Amino acid sequence: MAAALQVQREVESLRQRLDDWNYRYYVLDDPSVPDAEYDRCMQRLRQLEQAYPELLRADSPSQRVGATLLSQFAPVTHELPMLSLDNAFSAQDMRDFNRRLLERLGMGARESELAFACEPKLDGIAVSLLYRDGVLERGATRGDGTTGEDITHNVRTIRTVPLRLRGRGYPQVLEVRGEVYMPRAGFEQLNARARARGEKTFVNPRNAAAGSLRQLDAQVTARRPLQMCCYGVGLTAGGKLPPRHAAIMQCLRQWGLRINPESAVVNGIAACEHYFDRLASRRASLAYDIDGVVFKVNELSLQQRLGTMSRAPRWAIARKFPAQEEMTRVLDVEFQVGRTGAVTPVARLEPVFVGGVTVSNATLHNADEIQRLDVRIGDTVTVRRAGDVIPQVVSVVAAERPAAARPVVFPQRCPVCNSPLERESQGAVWRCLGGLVCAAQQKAAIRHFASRRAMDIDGLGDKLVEQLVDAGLVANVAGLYQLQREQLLGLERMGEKSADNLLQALDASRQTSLARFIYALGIREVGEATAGNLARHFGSWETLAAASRDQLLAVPDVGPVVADHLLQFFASRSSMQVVEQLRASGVHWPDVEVSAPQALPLAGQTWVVTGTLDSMGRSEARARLQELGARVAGSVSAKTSRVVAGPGAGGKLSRATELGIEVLDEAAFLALLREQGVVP
Ligand code: 9MJ
Repeated sequence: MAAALQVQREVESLRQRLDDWNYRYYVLDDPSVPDAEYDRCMQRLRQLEQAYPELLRADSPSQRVGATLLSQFAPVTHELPMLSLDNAFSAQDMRDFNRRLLERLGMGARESELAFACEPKLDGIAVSLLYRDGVLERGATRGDGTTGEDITHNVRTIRTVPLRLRGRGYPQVLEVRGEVYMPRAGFEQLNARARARGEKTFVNPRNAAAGSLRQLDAQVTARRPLQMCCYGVGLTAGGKLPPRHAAIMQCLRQWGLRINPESAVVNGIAACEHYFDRLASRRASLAYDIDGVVFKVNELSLQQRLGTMSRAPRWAIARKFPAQEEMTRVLDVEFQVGRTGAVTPVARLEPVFVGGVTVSNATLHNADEIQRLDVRIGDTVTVRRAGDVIPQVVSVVAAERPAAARPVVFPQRCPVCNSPLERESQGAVWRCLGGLVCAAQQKAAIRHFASRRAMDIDGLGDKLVEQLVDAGLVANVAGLYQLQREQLLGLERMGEKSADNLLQALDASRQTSLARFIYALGIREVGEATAGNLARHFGSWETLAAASRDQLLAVPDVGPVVADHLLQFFASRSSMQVVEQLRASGVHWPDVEVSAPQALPLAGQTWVVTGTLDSMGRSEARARLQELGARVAGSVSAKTSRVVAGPGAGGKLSRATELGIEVLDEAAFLALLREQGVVP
């Protein structure tokens, strides 16, 4: 009896929590806990309700299909309900799913394996598009599955939603279903802009997509980097579709709708696991967030025989990845000083497994962000790690704040060198004014100088840089070339062999290229591509250092901000002294031939390389293009001639598509290089 009472209490507490979270999520657009926590509670509630059916009630959050409706948009009734998906969290769950399918279909386990369509599970907003005679008539959200909201005005602004279908053969009435989502790069840019303006940021790309679709003003939606990807068909009339899911998807593609290029058809549940593992390993390199893989029985006749349950079809399942957001506690907040003096608050966390790794630090960005989040030491927070993005604190779970939580105090002086801090005129960043006297900036500048893409000094790792600066042996990059063997041997854990190797690596680095040297100096906003462009444009250091603002602005990829940073560098006596010392200690490079531009096949063109390529790194791809006379820029603009895009390309690819710029995949790019004889 006592046990039953305890179960009842747990069920009530779960319902209460889930109702609160639903309200925050759907009504206030302000989620309070990570999805993983929500899913765990919902899963637990369902388990208990299944084990104790007498506790089941119609108003339990487990009995609701989807979202609460807001009243701003006209309601839309889905004639065929938009179902959700059952979840699988393990290989065992998948085998159970397969067994249930075979049982229902009356097939023995040893009979032929079922064919499954496998699709990445996009983490966005489910949307229905209704085409009549090939013309987009209506766009609607899923809502609670039966009734959604009319968002036609907003979906019409999404460039991947065709307003009219292409080709022929589509049914007279065709309802297409899919996910509207925001690629990660676009999300980061949107938030960076909001942060710079001191506005509210979005917690994650899915939330940003939801918020963008919920705009009453379609012009706001139009400015948001939304995409739509289709994964199913709802109502159809006046036409026939093929009898298999994957074939229908190909039809949609021919009619101008986007489907996911990662989709595949496999036979049997073992192959599903293989697909899942492969996609999981590539998850971070995709341009958008996915939270799992959807497996669907490919034959429509079998789908029909399997039928649906109240919330979800029996013929499909979503196998989930480990969560990208989890809850943990803030143990402390520390302040890091970067290469340019920017002071970044970093939360030290109780270690938590999120996005596939254990995370114990997360960035808090800047002082405004601390204020916006109102994060305190001792708070329970949601931490997000998506792809290779630095883990971030995205929100505070206010209900969990302990009485002893301490506010975070942003320092007034540099925590490393005690110099005063200055706030940038536009922006939220505080910078240490210590410059070269600040040990944190010294260390970061030396690490950058020594890095592989810069001077490539083998063996000069972070620990050693730390030791050299702390021991007072090196204060700036020029000091590296003055190091003596005896000084090195005086350092802890430095043997003769390591000391000799380091001196040799330093010696080897003296011979470099102008582009590497410019990049290695760490001038603000001057990345590798810009450094290469500067080197090719000016040909020598002297010409570059003497360039006027207008001359700098003539270089591709150099705008007013970069030009000003360059001019500031050339005007700084201490910076120019370091350059002189470096050259005096033997750092040298051949002058670059400012090639007769017409002679080369890609002369006058500006290219951008994005995503990953199998056959070479991005920097090699850039170098090959430069050999052919192209300028290579770091960002896509109206001036871009062509873009090379591999898997994982994000914002740059979408921007190129938006601007109608020609995009080459790796095969086309290699063909071009071969044609020009720069690769065999
Ligand atoms: C997502 N979210 O990517 C479905 N989904 O199919 C895919 N969702 C789905 N399929 C039936 N790829 C209901 C939902």
